[in-house]
Amino acid sequence: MENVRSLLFVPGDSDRKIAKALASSADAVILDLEDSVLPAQRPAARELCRSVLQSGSGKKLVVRINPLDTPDALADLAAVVRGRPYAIMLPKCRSAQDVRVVGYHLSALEARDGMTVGATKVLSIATETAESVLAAGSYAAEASRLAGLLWGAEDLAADIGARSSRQLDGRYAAAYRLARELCLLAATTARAAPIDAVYTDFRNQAGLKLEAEAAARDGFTAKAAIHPDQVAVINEVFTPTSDEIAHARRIVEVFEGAAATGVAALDGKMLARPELLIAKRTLSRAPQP
Ligand code: 1VU
Repeated sequence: MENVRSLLFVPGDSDRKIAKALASSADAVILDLEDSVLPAQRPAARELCRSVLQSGSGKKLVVRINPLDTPDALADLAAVVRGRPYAIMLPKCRSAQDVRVVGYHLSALEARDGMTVGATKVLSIATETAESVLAAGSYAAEASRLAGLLWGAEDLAADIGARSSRQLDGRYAAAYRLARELCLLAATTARAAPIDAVYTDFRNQAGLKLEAEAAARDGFTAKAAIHPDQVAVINEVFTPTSDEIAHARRIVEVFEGAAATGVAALDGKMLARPELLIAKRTLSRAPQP
């Protein structure tokens, strides 16, 4: 998922909020057909999402369908695939097996609609139940469809029966930190983008920034948002600073220099292949002039 730092959720039945999300600076917009839409509104929401997809906004558009084990999932897919979304987001994803099944459905619908089979990517929410968290190691097997893995704490807390996903000091409790780290490692094994969870306290910009900075430091490449006011903070945090870009360029130059070897020194610190790979990744995420 190149050049995606922020993904903004928007209820799929609200044309007002959808217009606002499309006008925001979010790199991707997630049109939600699941939890933010009442069951009775879903048929109308499917049609609205399809027309938004077909109107071509210039943004990466993702549709969050309902879980595969509900009757809504197939109706969601049948309605929106012909709008050629960038990706389908799969909630309550239990393991790579669910990605495989949604991939079969997508292939059939892509063939129906004259699309390239395999064109629609899948973003899975990989930690919404305890069963899903424990299956995190399975995703590498479905790397071709999978563009990203997102983690989230709220549904996992409900599955566990916890009173809160947070400790008294505001940090996530251990089970949710484990889910976060497993999502990061699972995405790495599948060569998919690791996407950090939504920050639900949407008026708290300082808290959002701290959480986004921790995610970027740890290797997440994007964070999901629930409110347009969260997008600027997320975009800033996931864009390398000019100092980081300059430092990365110096590292690459050291390795490309005339006396290049497998190990080098810069500013009194040893550099080897890991630092070179990290520097190249920083440069690949630098804003284009
Ligand atoms: O000033 P206006 O009335 O024109 O616009 C409001 C509001 O409609 C708009 N807005 C949004 N626009 C686009 N996308 C959004 N996500 C969004 N949220 C709000 O911005 C203007 C100001 O809004 P506000 O500050 O008065 O906020 P509200 O009280 O209206 O809305 C708060 C909620 C939380 C309800 C709203 O932000 C929202 O609907 N967020 C998305 C919820 C969602 O999609 N949840 C499901 C995914 S999260 C998940 O499942 C975790 C994995």
